[in-house]
Amino acid sequence: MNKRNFLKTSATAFLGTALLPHWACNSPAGEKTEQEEQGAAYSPSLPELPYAADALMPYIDKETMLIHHGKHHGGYVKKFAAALEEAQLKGESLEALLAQIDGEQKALRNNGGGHYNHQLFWRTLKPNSSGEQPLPQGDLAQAIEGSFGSLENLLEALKKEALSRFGSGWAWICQGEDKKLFLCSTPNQDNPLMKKIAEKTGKPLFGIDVWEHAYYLNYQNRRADYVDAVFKLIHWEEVAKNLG
Ligand code: MN3
Repeated sequence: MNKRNFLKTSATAFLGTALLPHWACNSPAGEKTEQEEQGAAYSPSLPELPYAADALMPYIDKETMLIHHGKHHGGYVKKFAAALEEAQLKGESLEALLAQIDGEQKALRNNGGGHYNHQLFWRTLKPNSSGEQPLPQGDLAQAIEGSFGSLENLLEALKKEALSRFGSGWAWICQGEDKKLFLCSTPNQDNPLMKKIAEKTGKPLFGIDVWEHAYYLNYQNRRADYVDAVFKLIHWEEVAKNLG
């Protein structure tokens, strides 16, 4: 590395560390942290967005992404870490922790769910500047056809789930223990991994955030338009990685 690059890299590394709170230093979404690799207790951290904050435009605007990721998701991570500490709760993974939480453990439920749901959401969206996104392939395409008949049917039903969720929550594509796909929605920051809480449980493959904070700046009360926009951004290759 030449001197100029060295200085640039060092400055970026320094600024990156100096400007972020300690819980924001992290690995990209979906990757195991060093701690998890070593079998130690899971510790929450805010994953970086896998693309620039303005990369999902024109479907999702930059300001919404900055606030949604930095403030909302960042807040869930910080409060989840504090709630785990207070409850002295340990688990080897985020999924394992969510399965243990019950309905009365409100801080763990809301912030643990908030963290899981958002890291999945960022990871399963992909910039779409051309207006065309690669369609599901292979096992995922087969699973969609087997469970819903077609991708169009799946999206139409998912949109219904998203629009019929009253107030804040999420609409999900999940895989059940029988390996079949199903749809559901959950209130607030609940999700289908919460075995003691959710009505339908399974492995989330993709979830759409229907809290107003996810779309209000761009779409105001037009949730349906926002849902259509998110459908243009689904990263099906990444969704397929969630299949069990
Ligand atoms: Mn949100």
